[in-house]
This record gives sequence, structure tokens and C-alpha cells, in this order.
Amino acid sequence: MITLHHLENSRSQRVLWLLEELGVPYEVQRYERDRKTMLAPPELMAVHPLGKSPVITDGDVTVAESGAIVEYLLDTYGKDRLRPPPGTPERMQFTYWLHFAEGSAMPPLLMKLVFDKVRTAPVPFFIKPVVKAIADKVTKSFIAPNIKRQLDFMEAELAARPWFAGSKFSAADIQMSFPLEAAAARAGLGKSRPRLMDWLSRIHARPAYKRALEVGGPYSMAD
Ligand SMILES: N[C@@H](CCC(=O)N[C@@H](CS)C(=O)NCC(=O)O)C(=O)O
Repeated sequence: MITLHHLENSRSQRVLWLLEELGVPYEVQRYERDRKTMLAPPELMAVHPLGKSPVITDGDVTVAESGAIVEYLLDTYGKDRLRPPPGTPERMQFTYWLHFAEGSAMPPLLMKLVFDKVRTAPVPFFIKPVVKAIADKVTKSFIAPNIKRQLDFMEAELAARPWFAGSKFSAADIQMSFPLEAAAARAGLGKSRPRLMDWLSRIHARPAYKRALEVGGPYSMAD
């Protein structure tokens, strides 16, 4: 039996969604974030030394890192579903977006989250202007331009095909959901990028996505 170690409001929601799409039996072990720090509880370190979510256990196997979990689940339970056949241009696109999500899309979004927090952090009043100036400078010169360039790129890519890996929905779309939901919640993804917004509404309409939300509990990008 697969156990998903699921942290509320996290990337782990994608694995829940994939499990629902595949229709394989699984159980969920839930973890709540520390209300002050928003970090995962220490119990997750007993499952994997980094103490992050998602992690799955399946018999003797433990797999961490969302992209690796997606590949493991498709290899083991996929039966050729949700992934284009090897050797096709669609498979290359699949691999590209599977890695792009965590390797390229998430870093500037995470930096934005951190620097937004730095900007409003409680610090002594006399250093507040300095802290704010540094946060503004990094955001303006590095973070915002990178996010914009990536969103423009993704918007343009979806002009050529409805899903990230071609004409069919795939697990690459599942992997891309977290950065794009984060971008919609707090990084300027909106009406000016209609194809990405349409893609978001199409993934949200999938029955398995909705079932995963019911199983997963709180999932909002507001924090
Ligand atoms: N690249 C990793 C990132 C894992 C990660 O940072 N997970 C976050 C949840 S979105 C986490 O566990 N945060 C809590 C913490 O760092 O304590 C993946 O995709 O699995």
C-alpha cells in the first residue's frame, strides 16, 4: 500500500492528485505546518532526513522529491497513462516541463515569497527602511523580471498546444500546477495571460483534482 506523507497546503497536493488520476489505492498520513514558522513538523524527518513533503512510502521503498515521486508512480502504476511514449517529441516536452516546474519555475516564486516576508518582518524601526530597500531592490532587479519572463514563456508555449506535453493531459500538467497556482495567487499571473488562466481552469475542472482537494484538506496559496 502506498502511503503519502502529506503536508497541508503544499506541493504534496500534486501527488494526491496524481494518485487520484491513476486510481491506485493509497493512504494519507497528514502533517500540519507550524502556525508560526509555516515549517513542516519534525515527525516528517522520521520518514525522510530532509523532513519535507511530499514523501511516499510503498512497501520498502521511500521516495522524496515530487518529480521523482511522479516518475516512480508512473513507472510502477502508470500502465502507459499520463505520460507520452518514449522517443516522441511529446515525451521530450513531458520531461522538460516535469523538471522545469521545480528546477526553474519554483526558485524565483520562492524567492518572492521570502522577500515579501522580509519586507514586512518585524525589525527595529531604524533598520526597517534598509531592510525594505534591499527587499525592493532584489525583487525589482532579479525576482520580478525572472517571473515575468517565465510566465511569458509558458503563455507562449501554450499557444502551440493545449497541455504542456502536447495534445493530451499528462503528469507534467500535474507537476506544473503548483508553480502556476502560486503565480496566480501571489506573483502576477492573471487576465493578461489568458492561456495559462484557461489551463488553470481546465485542470481545476478535472474530477480527480476535485477529489484530491477533498482528501487533502486545506490548500490555499495565501500563506
Ligand atoms: N523540490 C521539493 C520541495 C519540497 C518542499 O520544499 N516541500 C515543502 C512543502 S511545499 C515543505 O515541506 N516545506 C516545509 C518545510 O520546509 O519545513 C519537491 O518538489 O518535493
